[in-house]
Amino acid sequence: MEMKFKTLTGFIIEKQADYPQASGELSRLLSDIGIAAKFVNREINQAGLGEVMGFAGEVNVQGEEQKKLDIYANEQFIAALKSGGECCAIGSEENENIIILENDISKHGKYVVAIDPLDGSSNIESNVSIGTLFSIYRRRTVRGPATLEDFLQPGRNLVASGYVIYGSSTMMVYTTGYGVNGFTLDPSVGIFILSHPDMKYPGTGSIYSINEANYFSFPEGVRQYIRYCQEDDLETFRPYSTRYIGSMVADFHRNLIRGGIFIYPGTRKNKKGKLRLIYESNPVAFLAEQAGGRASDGFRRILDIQPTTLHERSPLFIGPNNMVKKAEEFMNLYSSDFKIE
Ligand code: AHM
Ligand code: MG
Repeated sequence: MEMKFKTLTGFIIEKQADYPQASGELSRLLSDIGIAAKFVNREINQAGLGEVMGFAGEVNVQGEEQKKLDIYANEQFIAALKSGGECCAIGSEENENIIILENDISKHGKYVVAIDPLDGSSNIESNVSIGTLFSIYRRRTVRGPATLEDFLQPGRNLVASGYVIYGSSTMMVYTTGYGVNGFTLDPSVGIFILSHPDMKYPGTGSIYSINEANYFSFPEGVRQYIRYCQEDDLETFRPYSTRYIGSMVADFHRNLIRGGIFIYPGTRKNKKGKLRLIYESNPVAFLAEQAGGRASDGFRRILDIQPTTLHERSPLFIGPNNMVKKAEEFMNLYSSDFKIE
């Protein structure tokens, strides 16, 4: 029987065939991430039952203590990447230092993976969408165990990046630098199915997403841009609408589909904002550019920033090209207010 749909695994294999030089390792790595995502998805879907059924803090039938979901997600992704063997080290938001995989297969892996296993996890208890973010780099060092240097690469070196959104449906969206494709999990059969081929931002958008409560500590350029978003102008669909979930993956995903800018700027106290460059800003920046959009820190292209530490932060302005450019205009106009460095 001929399948009428494309599965994530089928799609990955088909794409690999387009590049005869590809050895299949990246394909396997992406599949492993998809598998770990299904386990995490299962746990998230039961999160609300924890209280009712007394899961949290208890010991389950296997004698394992029930874990907080962000720790559980971290362990699932690490386990999947470890057993896959294509990745020789992992950098995670949950771990201060990189995790070097030294078993016989992994130590020869060509790739290093940086992840935020459960982004927006403070939203779990209110049943709001959360996500997983991942960045895949080719390792830079040639010999011996991987080192931090393998992770300290600008985002333009990314081989692949993506996210999983655990929302009203669960999706995996990724790019290997040839467009962006989105797959929706069919929970009845446990398979990701291609539902959003070749995702692109709409030409323009009318949504802005920012935590406006910090208005008075934003740079003047951001404040002015917010006012611009609120002005009346029929031609440019203003005033825009504000939408802010507080889960970057969910905010980014909605804005990609509907057309909108997401901003997490620096503040007076935290000049580099909150989001982490290597495993939060870079993966979405790569996706945004592949979807015809733009990502910057207000002045510089995100993918050109050279990281110096694993967990370093960067302001993020991301969305359709014209919206981000407009916000950058305001940032440049008021650049003397406060600079990032
Ligand atoms: P987390 O990695 O601790 O979950 O924090 C990242 C999240 C993003 O998903 C979201 O955009 C941001 O924090 C929201 O922060 P704020 O509450 O300051 O608006
Ligand atoms: Mg996070």
